[in-house]
Amino acid sequence: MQEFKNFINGQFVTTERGQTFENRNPVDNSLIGLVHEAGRAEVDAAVQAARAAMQGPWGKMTQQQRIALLDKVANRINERFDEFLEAECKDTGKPYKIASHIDIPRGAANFKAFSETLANHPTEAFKLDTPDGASALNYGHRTPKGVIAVISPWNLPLLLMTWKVGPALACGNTVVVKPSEETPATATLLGDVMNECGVPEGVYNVVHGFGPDSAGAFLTEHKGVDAITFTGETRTGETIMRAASVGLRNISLECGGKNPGIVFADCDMDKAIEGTLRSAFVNCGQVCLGTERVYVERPIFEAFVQRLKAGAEKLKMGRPQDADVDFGPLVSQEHKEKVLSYYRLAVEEGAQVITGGGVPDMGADLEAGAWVEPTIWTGLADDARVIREEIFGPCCHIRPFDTEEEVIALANDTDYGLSAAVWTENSSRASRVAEQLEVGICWVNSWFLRDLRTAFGGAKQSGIGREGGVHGLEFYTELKNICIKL
Ligand code: NAD
Ligand code: 6OD
Repeated sequence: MQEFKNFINGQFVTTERGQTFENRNPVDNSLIGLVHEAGRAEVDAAVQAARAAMQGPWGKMTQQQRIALLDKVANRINERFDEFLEAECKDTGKPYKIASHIDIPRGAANFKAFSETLANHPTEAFKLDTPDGASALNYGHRTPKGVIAVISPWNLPLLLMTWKVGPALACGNTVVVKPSEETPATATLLGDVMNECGVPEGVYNVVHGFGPDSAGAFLTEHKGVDAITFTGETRTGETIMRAASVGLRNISLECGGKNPGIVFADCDMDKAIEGTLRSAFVNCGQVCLGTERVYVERPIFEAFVQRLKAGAEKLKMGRPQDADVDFGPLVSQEHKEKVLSYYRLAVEEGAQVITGGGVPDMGADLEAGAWVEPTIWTGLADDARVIREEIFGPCCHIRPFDTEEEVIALANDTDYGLSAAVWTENSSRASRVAEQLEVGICWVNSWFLRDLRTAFGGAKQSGIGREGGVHGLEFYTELKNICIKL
């Protein structure tokens, strides 16, 4: 039986109250281990450790020394690749094939990418003529914000956590991480890596637990936290924003989406099918950038529906370790119930089920797992709840459209604004449409193709702020102007 302890001030610690909760494998609902739930005392200890570390060796390091240390962390994750891979796949049920290409390599790369940006990005400088006939030199100087609370979700646990921890540490901050209660393993393992690499104690801390009345709320409400970066549901983002308003702490919110895919008749059909299959079904549909609303130009609508159906029906489900498996279970029984409730609602709202819609027969061994079928619908009204609410499962609805203006209006008719994918071989149309979509990121003829130097974040209810490349500097540092009278 594994134990997942909090990581505070360089030590793995249990909780004062001895409170634990279960961590289960969604593949077959077997027990992986017990997680030590942090109470107010542990969260306070973690924040105090992080504050103290700002004054210790970490706070005195040069940028180059910090970058060298983070480089070591990235390399060590890669050296311990198999352990991270096993831990991530046990917690989430996702296939090794996916986690070994996406989650773990990106989890390591997040410690390198930002360092390069930081090392090469200048601040501004102005020379000012002064009334006495002399002058003054103004220059920008960035300092770390301080203690950053990192609240992360379960769908890409290591990737999304290090996406924030990497830049936070590169900028000289310290962090207290609250990973999702569903996926405590890789954040805990990273504590061990930090110690192995000689990252000073208190720089990276992990507290385990839930949101309300638990570690999440205790951390975001803690007065010793200087800024909060969050990835998760929009409603949770609202709660965190309220907590951050006390003491006027800065926030970065990366929240939910109900992302459109737009397929024009002039697309390369093979690319559009392959890309939409990935954007709707990879990671069992649990990617915030995934496509849940597909709009297809009428002349190719029927052909597209039939080809996507054929592709979805070919996806191989099974245990994460099997090399040919492309599709795992949902993350938990609770999430399975939520997704299945939308499968039932779609039928009640009048959908035609093109494929899926239920629970697959996985055999006796896996029967207790959180399995659902990849599902495609057509025929829903634009105001159906299934069209308007984020499901976060392996499903999409396909609707025909006739004109560019119509599809732009349909795509934008949502409270969310995270991402979009446009499929067309006409580059003028591509940029015209992309510029009118109300989203933080728009892919053309691709999906989830990431350049870590670019801005990442959501429009509308999909988030506040941008991270990635130089944009992360705005959140992770305080920009000071220094004015020297010459
Ligand atoms: P969630 O909001 O339920 O939980 C996210 C984290 O917040 C967890 O660690 C949770 O314990 C914590 N939390 C919950 N309530 C809290 C509270 N009151 N105070 C402090 N912390 C609290 O989200 P989830 O179910 O883990 O993840 C799925 C959601 O995340 C989806 O909506 C998805 O779209 C979104 N997401 C967005 C992005 C993005 O980059 N925009 C990326 C991944 C996931
Ligand atoms: O690639 C990233 O940096 C990122 N933040 C991806 C988010 C995926 C959402 O599930």
